[in-house]
Formats: sequence, structure tokens, C-alpha cells
Amino acid sequence: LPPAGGTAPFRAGIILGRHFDVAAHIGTKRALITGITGQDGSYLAEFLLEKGYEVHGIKRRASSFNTQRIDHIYEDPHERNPQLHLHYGDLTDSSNLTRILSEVRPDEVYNLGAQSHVAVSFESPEYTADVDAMGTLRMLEAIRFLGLEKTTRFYQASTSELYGLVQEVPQTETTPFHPRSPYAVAKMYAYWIAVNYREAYGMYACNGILFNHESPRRGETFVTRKITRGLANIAQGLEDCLYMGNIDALRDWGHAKDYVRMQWMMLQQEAPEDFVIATGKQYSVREFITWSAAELGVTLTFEGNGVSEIARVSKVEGDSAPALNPGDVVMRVDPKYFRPAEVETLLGDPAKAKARLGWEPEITAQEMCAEMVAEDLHTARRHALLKQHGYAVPLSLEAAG
Ligand code: NDP
Ligand code: GDR
Repeated sequence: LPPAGGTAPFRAGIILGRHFDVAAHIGTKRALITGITGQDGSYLAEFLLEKGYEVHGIKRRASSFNTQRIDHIYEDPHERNPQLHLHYGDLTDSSNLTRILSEVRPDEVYNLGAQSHVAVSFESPEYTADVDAMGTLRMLEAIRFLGLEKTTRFYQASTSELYGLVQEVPQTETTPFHPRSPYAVAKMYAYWIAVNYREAYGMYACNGILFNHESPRRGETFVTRKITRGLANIAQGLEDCLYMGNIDALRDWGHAKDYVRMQWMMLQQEAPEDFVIATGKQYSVREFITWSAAELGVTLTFEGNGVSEIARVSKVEGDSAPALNPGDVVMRVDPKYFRPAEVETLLGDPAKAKARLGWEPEITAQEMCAEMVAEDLHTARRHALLKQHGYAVPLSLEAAG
């Protein structure tokens, strides 16, 4: 059943989501993305629009604008035939999700919305469970309630955090889970409820077990972005020092652009299956700090051990770090950022994704790091210029997590 036709009412950059022009969209595939304003949601929306999809996204109401990552693909609904539609909603609100699903009747749902920060989940465990675990159930149940379970395909954003205390190296689709945070436990419920709806109702539901993936759009308090943004600011004299947690942690880092391609590929198969998405390469947080500094022309020497370690500048080359001199301390470990239970090491084996879907990551962790530093340096240079001319710098130095 198509939704009611009509022109979308639009105010202040947001489609209020009740109606859209159906006639113009017959034959076009329709996708609904929860978490469209996040890192993955923004890349996935771009990707699906390029493929000719009509894309709907659920956006939370906030007291200030929160669509920065998708502003560049935003389309004024007054234009003819817009392909991107935003709906106000929240994964904690069943009636809202049911209404949006009944209006959009999507061919594909990508459930990316989540309280996605592991450290924050220790601070807000109940909320994390409500959004990440119950939110997934609400989406699946709304699809079933509306009778869409045989027509709507469902992608669940599962995570390598499920492996937690790892039982096998590298981790595959069959490695046992041992979650180590309220976030991972909530995501474990989401994983199994997606499997359950597949088995119980024959629903096309897939879990993508994605290892860490980053980009210039990564949230500022995840470790890679905290490092690239922090060091770029320090290099330009906007901050003094980067305070870090466990820099011995090992991760398998890929690029979000590569990973959203695989999210789509997973829903194009004949039968639903779960896949590990990873690069198969592992590096430490300390190595990521070293690469980022090198991109700024700065060589670092680490002193101490993981608990009271510092990084000192030993050499500065080029013109990216005018504020730094040999001897400066740019990083200190602060145990405040240690987690109550840590995931020390993760390394994925993407062999199944390669064999079955022909998927391989195209961007290396080092290339991604270079891209992130370049973008953060560009912003830091702009901010340094503002500061130099006496203007306020829009810098949020709060780097919780
Ligand atoms: P982000 O934190 O960048 O984005 C999360 C999105 O979820 C944002 O759009 C956010 O909205 C939205 N959201 C948060 N709470 C709610 C809520 N209550 N109701 C509706 N939407 C909500 O995450 P990523 O893009 O990095 O990750 C996407 C998904 O993939 C997440 O589920 C994450 O847990 C999972 N994942 C991520 C990995 C990674 O390395 N990036 C690896 C494995 C899994 P707002 O913008 O308003 O905050
Ligand atoms: P993670 O990503 O917890 O793996 O979850 P994050 O970048 O937050 O941490 C990676 C590792 O770095 C260590 N670390 C620090 N982390 C942060 N955030 N800040 C620090 O100062 C710091 N110092 C060291 C962490 O302890 C950890 O070991 C991400 C999220 O995107 C999840 O949603 C997703 O499911 C997993 O990746 C796969």
C-alpha cells in the first residue's frame, strides 16, 4: 500500500514527515534509516541516493541543529521530487516508529540509531538498553504489526563489541560472544532479536557485525577523532595537551564509506545472513597517535608505561604545527578515561564477506588517518586565524569518553 500522497509541509530545514509525493516515486526503492544524522547514516544516505533510492531518515528533536552531517545532501521539499525525507522520531517511542513505518512502507530498513559510545554506556546503562536493545525490538515489532515482515528487509547495526573478552583470533561469524559493557550487552539483545524475527517470522533480517570504522565525520569523542582533532588543535596552538585512556588497546579500524557499502550489499542477497565486516589488520591506539602526529610533521617519543605515559615532541617538520617545539608534551594518559571493563583487542576476519559478496575494504587505516588529520587541520587553521584576529573560536574542548 502506498502512503497518502500530497506535498510535504516544510519548516526550518526539516520535513515534518507526514506526506510525500507518491506518484513521483513509483518503481523507486525506498529506504528508511534510523540514525541518519550519525556518521554511518550520513554516508549510507549519500550512497543510497546515488543508487536512486528514495531515502527517509529518522531525526531526533534537539535544541540546536543536529543535521550537520547531512546538510550537504539536504533537499528543499518545495523543490520538485525531493529524494531525501526526514521525520522526527526516537527509538524509545513505539507509536512514533509505527507511524513512520506505516507512512513510509520502506523496502529496506537500516537500523543504525543507537547510543553508540561504549564509555557513555557505563554512565547511562538503562538509556543505552532502551535505545539499543528495546529500540531494535520496537522497530522489528512495528514492521510485523504493520504486516510488512515479508516485504521489508531489515539491517541491524551489530558490533565487534559483542566479542568483548575475545575467545578466538581473528573473530568470525561463529566466534562466541562475551560482551564487556552495557552497550555491548544491549547490542547482544539486538543481535539475537533480529535473528529471532528471521527464524520466527521468516523476516529478511541481517546483522552486520562491524568492527570499528571511522572517518572525518566520526563523533569527536571516539578515540580516532579525539586524536586527529586534538593533535590538529594542539599543532595550531588552540589546545595544550591530549588526555587519553588505554593507549595499548588494539583495534581493527576501517573507513565508514567502505562499511556502508557492505550494509547495502547485505540486503541485496537472496537470503538473509549475518556478516563480519573488518579489515583483518590491527593497530594500537598508540600507533594511531604516532601516525596522526606524523601527518602534522611531528615525531613523538613515548615515555613511561600505559598507566602514566606521556608523548613528547622530538622533531617538527613542515608548517602544519607552528605551535609545537621539540620537548613539548602533547599527550598524557589520564586514568579517568579507563573503562570499568575494557575490550583490549579486536581483530576481524572478513573472509565470508569477501567470498559471498565480493566485498573488500578499499581504504587503509593509514589513508583514513591522513584524511581525518587533513580535515581537522583545515578546521584548526580556520579557528587559529579567527583567534589571531580576536574572534571567538567555536571550540568545544569537552572530550568525555
Ligand atoms: P553515531 O553515534 O555517529 O550515530 C548514532 C545515530 O543514532 C545518530 O544519528 C543519533 O542521533 C542516533 N540516535 C541516538 N539515540 C537515538 C534515539 N534514542 N533514537 C533515534 N536515534 C538515535 O554512530 P555511528 O554512525 O558510528 O554508528 C552507527 C551504528 O552502528 C550504531 O548503532 C553503532 O552502535 C553501530 N556500530 C558502529 C561502529 C563504528 O565503529 N562506527 C561499529 C559497529 C557498530 P543524534 O545525531 O541526534 O545523536
Ligand atoms: P569503541 O571505540 O569503544 O571500540 O567503540 P572508541 O573509539 O571509543 O575506543 C576504542 C579504544 O580506544 C581506547 N581509548 C579511548 N577511547 C576513547 N573514546 N577516548 C579515549 O580517550 C581513549 N583512550 C583510549 C578505548 O578504551 C577503546 O579500547 C566503537 C563505537 O563506535 C561502538 O559503537 C562500536 O560498536 C565499536 O566501536 C565497534
